[in-house]
Amino acid sequence: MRSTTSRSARARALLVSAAVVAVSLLQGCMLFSKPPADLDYSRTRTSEARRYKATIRPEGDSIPKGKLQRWTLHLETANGTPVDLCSVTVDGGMPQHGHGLPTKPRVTRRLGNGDHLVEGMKFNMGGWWVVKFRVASAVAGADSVVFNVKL
Ligand SMILES: [Cu+2]
Repeated sequence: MRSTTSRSARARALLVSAAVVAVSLLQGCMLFSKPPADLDYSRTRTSEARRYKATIRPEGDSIPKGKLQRWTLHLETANGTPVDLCSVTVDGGMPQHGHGLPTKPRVTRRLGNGDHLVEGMKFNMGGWWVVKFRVASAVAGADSVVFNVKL
């Protein structure tokens, strides 16, 4: 009787510590895992279906943490013609944390020569972020372009 009790108590203790280890491993993976080593952080990228070439220009040329900022998004067709007339939506987040952007950035102004003002950009923590622009125009169709950002 006595040995059975202590055995089940020991088994329960083992189970609890196994669960603690599992949870901390999981958290470790999610919060502290490094981003893939081969990520492209360039500020000029070709869209997924190669319809556009896009360039991001963060205000002041740096990307601060926890601060609202404006970006200029420059859009060209694959053959280099600036794209002014288009619709753009902005999306993004941290792939390793499973959360999106803390704000809802959007294009607020057409600046001409393929430049578009994006307001409301914000990154509220350090690490690897992705920013995705979905672009649609009559001249080049619909496509998406993704930028990797490291803070
Ligand atoms: Cu995060």
